[in-house]
Amino acid sequence: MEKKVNISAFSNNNLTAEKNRKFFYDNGIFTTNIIGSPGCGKTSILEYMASHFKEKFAVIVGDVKTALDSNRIIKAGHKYAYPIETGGGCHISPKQINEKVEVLDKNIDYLFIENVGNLVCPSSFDLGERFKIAVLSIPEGDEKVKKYPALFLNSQAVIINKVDLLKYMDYDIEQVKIDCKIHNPKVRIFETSIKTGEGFEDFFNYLREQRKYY
Ligand SMILES: Nc1nc2c(ncn2[C@@H]2O[C@H](COP(=O)(O)OP(=O)(O)OP(=O)(O)O)[C@@H](O)[C@H]2O)c(=O)[nH]1
Ligand SMILES: [Mg+2]
Repeated sequence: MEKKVNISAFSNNNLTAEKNRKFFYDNGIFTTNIIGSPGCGKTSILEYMASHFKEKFAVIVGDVKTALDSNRIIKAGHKYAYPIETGGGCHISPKQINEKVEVLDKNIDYLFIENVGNLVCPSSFDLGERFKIAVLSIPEGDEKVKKYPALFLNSQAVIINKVDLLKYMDYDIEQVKIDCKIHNPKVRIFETSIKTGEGFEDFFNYLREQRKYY
């Protein structure tokens, strides 16, 4: 009798994520999956890195529509920025990353994937990355960690961006840091601002440190 093997979409995704992970590992590419709400500053952080993070890296940027963000990163002076249009999808899939891997310059040490702006869906998809990095920002309000726990359970680092706006907002940053640590006691937290540049040297050193253990 013919046996049927059912491979769910979920396990297909996992297989593709493992393929991506092997590719990154074999080529020494330390890959992070950057996740946060629309407008929290993911592209701004990558634009800042284009001129300040002096390492060999590429960026893949996912958006529902347009290549506006990857164009911003190229305009900021970085030549390796690749767009993914999800066409309605609320997250990047491992297959979409796998397709980009084909054209990726392998002579890089880091790959940063900006996921679609969303605190829910991207957190449950493994793309083959080494780390997930969650991005929060001050104007979003200080209850996001409590309300969207999955992302913070799965992220090794959290960037709290737009700290230049703290003086204008009622945002309890100490409570947010406690909330992050409840979900992951080992999480590293960085307080950054694109306007002042604060927090980025620590973040860059953290990336370099982590790559050493890769
Ligand atoms: N004051 C302040 N504004 C910032 C900072 N970082 C980003 N912004 C502003 O926040 C807005 C949104 O930033 P983006 O970088 O486009 O946000 P994003 O997370 O990439 O958004 P999506 O790709 O739509 O999910 C822009 O107007 C930025 O100039 C910051 O540190 N401080
Ligand atoms: Mg963006």
